[in-house]
Amino acid sequence: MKLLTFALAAFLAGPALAGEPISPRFNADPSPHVFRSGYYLYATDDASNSGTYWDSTTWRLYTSKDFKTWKDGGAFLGVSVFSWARPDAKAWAPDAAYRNGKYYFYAPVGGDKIGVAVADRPEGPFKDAIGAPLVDKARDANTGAEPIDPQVLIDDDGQAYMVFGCREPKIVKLGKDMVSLAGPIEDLVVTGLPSDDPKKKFGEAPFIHKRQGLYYFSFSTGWPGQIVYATSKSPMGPYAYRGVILDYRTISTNHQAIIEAEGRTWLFYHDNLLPGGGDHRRSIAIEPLRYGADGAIEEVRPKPKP
Ligand code: FUB
Repeated sequence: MKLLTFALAAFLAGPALAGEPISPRFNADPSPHVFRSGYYLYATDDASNSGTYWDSTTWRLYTSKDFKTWKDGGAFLGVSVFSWARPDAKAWAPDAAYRNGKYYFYAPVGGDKIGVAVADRPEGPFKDAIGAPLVDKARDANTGAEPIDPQVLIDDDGQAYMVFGCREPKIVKLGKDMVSLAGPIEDLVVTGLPSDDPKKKFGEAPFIHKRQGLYYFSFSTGWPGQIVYATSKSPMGPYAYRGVILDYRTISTNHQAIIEAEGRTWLFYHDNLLPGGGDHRRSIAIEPLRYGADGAIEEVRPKPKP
């Protein structure tokens, strides 16, 4: 009985840091993953930017064994891994994926290109997988004005999809090798966006996850950004607008990720949580996420800061 009470208390408590910054160092754009060797959280590094713009050139990695405490693994990768990138190219919201014994890292580089790097371990060392951008605004059709914020979903049938984009959401199939495009870049269509709120349209941070056969497309509505979502029976869409996941925070951006871990669903996002924080000095936090009986996502309401 004592053991049961303890297990229940631990389950209800969730991560020790719910709603709190996962690190005392500024970071943003969470890309959390459950890999065989533990939990990995790839991020944009806000502590090494100028403080007046998102101009860091390196990405940060955090690891955890218990989903409660996150160890700072340092600047594990920079834009310099891509020989074609300008040395001052902005290192923005990345994502990662595992397939066939390899770890793939997808990253917006400089706002007009997406690179892909590969490694044998989730913490690297990573190397440029193809020696050229995976997506390049100057080379490829239909990238939109700003091909940023890539996120990858590998579906149950093995087909991988990458969503990306700013102001215009895009989706493209990836090849089995995970480092090539396997079709045209298509517009990702979201229907039924509320017409009474001109701010509620796609801004950035596209993210697809799948639950019980339904595809959920979540995104930030802009600057500032509410995190909202839409659903579809097909990964390629069209997606129908469903509602709000996380309301505006007191900063100009937001960027979410939704994963299963420790037997439940979690929302990762960023917020203004540390002293000296702000638009360019953000902090990643985690909250439990719940679904209603109809598959609707319940709005997450982090406790207000005291
Ligand atoms: O961190 C730079 C940019 O801000 C990201 O790419 C966007 O998602 C927004 O969070």
